[in-house]
Amino acid sequence: MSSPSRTAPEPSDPTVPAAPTVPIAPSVPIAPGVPAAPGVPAAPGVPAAPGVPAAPGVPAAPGVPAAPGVPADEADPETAAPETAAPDALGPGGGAAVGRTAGELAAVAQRQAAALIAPPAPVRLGDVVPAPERVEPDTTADYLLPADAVIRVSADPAALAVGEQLAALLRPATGYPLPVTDTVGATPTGGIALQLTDDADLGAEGYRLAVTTGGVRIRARTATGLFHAVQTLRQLLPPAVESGTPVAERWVLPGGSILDRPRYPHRGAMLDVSRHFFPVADVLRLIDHLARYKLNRLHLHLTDDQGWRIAVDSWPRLAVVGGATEVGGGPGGHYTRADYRRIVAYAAARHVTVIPEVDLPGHTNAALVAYPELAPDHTAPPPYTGTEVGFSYVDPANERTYDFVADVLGELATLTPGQWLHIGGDEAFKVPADVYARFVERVQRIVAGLGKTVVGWHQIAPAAHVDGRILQWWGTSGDDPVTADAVRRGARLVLSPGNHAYLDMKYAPDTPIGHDWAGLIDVPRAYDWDPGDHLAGVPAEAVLGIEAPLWTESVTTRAEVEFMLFPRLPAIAELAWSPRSRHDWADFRQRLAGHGPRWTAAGIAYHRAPEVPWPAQPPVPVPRSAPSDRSTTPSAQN
Ligand code: TNX
Repeated sequence: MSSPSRTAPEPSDPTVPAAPTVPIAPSVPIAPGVPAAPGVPAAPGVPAAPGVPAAPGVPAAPGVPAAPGVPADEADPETAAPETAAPDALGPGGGAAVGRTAGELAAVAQRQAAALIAPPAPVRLGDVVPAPERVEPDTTADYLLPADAVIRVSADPAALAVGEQLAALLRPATGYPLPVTDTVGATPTGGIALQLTDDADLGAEGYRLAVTTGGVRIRARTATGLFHAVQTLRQLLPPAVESGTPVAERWVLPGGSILDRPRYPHRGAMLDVSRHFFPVADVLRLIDHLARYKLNRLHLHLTDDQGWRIAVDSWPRLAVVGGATEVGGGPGGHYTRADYRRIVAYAAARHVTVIPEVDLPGHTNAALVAYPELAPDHTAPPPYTGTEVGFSYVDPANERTYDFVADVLGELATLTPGQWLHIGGDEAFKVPADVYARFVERVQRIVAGLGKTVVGWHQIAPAAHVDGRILQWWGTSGDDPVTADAVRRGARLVLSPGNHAYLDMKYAPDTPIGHDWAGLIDVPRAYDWDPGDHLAGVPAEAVLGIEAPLWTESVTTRAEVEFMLFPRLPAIAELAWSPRSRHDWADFRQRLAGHGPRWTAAGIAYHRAPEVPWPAQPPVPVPRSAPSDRSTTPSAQN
């Protein structure tokens, strides 16, 4: 068995030490222990000198009033940016400096330095991404998490696991012990309560969250609902909560209540691990990203022309030979069965289901390299390290092909507790349409025989319906009569419109990696479509949800994956989770902006999309997972 070709730090699994994180603004007092100059607001995160108001947009130190006219919870993140927060210009051209005393200049300099590391305004209850269904702020009910807070959870193993996850999320940055107990009473007792209830309104994934001055109470019908609520709670704390080491911060949660339920049951992302192989640690970290934004499906594109990435005991050469390279000629790699099980278990613990894909009958050059008997001419092609598509296929006329399919899908089914097996089906250009349809129908029956539900790219539409089948639509026009007809015959859809949801498309012409065949996808474009009426002739009820695929012909490292995901993945997540009534670009861009510092703290090198009013970012280097030989690396843009 080969091992992953690259190594990288583990993701932020509560059970695994976090990847190195970057301390962010609140942990960086500009003059530790030195009170601000008289009349000068204190640095963010630094208690103001007695009798001195806190900086605008910065919560006042206990007992100190907030800056006049700036309620702590209403400051606009845009006005916290250094350009506007520090209007006093110094130096050449800075007319305001003329005629000032040295003391005044020092004060201005200190204010400017503070603004440079300014955190965003305090988090408001409505700042959550994806937007909750209903938010009712109560600015009189903020809750300051005390150092001795206890997490109280219903006595249920799955709920307790969520309580432990919450504690593990909060302990590093707060430094608080946060013990978890299995007693949750009906009346608030301080701390954070996670309670299972039989409130039918909440469905399988919904939750209620209430913040009062006495504590936080979360209610859900399921551990999954509690888990989603924990992700919301995490976002309600200051961005420094993402720090891997203790930070001096006031851990205030904004008061009020939230009712939240998902719009769609299927909310996913796909990672292509074939074109470039990504080690297990990268996949686990991706699962963390999904969970953060309440996405619940991880589709792994495990096989393609350039590499076969999953060990199959009955056909061992698939992974060992077929997985030995990748686009550009690198060493590739594959997941052992143990690796794959680890990914599945890590995902399950985060309420994410893995959907494995074996792409058939096309996109199979790597399989043919390993087993030439499956090729129409029984001849092994050379390993493929380019990026063309549509040239390869396993022979539909050969019975051995169906043994191969049954063995591979059979092993994958035993490794995959989730309900779905994805059979690909895209771009088999060299297989005649009728032969292709019969092949797909046979493979669909194999999947059904394994007790799983079949998923395929929308090219499988012409094949006969099989119970439960799901088409993943990746068109770009919104008009696809063949897919609409398959829906009339019973298929349901997951939408991945290439021109809105394809995360391998460039953001802008100068994006250093990615494609543009489906157009450029900036953040507004990722956000501005409605899955409910996207495809003509398809009723809203036929749409199970949406998925954002990341193809990796040009994406080679974890940092590059994250650069393409952030900030578009949260836009897709909001379309998948939030009710349409909450869809509002102007509001979304403001809420999204507040996540930049969180990503920085978590070591995510995101694309600072110009459409989003990001708060100032401290000039710290962002760690990269692996060295890249590219001259234009994404993180260079940040
Ligand atoms: C189309 S979308 C493909 C992939 C490529 C992708 C690049 C689909 C089902 N097939 O094979 O990687 O375009 O954007």
